[in-house]
Amino acid sequence: MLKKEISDALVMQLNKEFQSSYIYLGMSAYASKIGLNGSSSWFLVQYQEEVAHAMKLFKYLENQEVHVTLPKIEEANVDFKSILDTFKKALAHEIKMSANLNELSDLTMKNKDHATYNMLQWYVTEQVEEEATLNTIIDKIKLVGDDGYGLYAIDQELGSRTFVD
Ligand code: OFO
Repeated sequence: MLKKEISDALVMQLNKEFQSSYIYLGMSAYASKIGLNGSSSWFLVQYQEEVAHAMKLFKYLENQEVHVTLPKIEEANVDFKSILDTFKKALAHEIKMSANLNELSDLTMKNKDHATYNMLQWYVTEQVEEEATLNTIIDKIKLVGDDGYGLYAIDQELGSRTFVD
């Protein structure tokens, strides 16, 4: 049985994961609008990953017999300055998500909730990977700058990402 403070915090995190999926769907729509179909597809895979993150939490809460509530999801942005700006915003978002998950982890530690702490470590590791991936993409885009062919090549590469659950 989870403490209410913890189940409430997990429900908020569940909401944030769905919010993340929506944010990435907006980014996918923007990339598609400016003709970067590979980037659009990359963001769509990220959208799927975020839904999977949310569902993992949803299942955990159900297994713990928590009566889950589903707070509303905010509108997502579909307009950015450039593809570089889009990936930078994605990174800024993930840095915030990492901070949330660290706080959540601290809360479970403080409450000696080992099972939830353990479950959350998967997310903590995932965040490190997400930030690293976004940093690499940003560096590559910065390197080619406004070069049409360079950007085209990066976009092609991003388009090869597939969803792995
Ligand atoms: Fe769920 O990892 Fe990104 O936000």
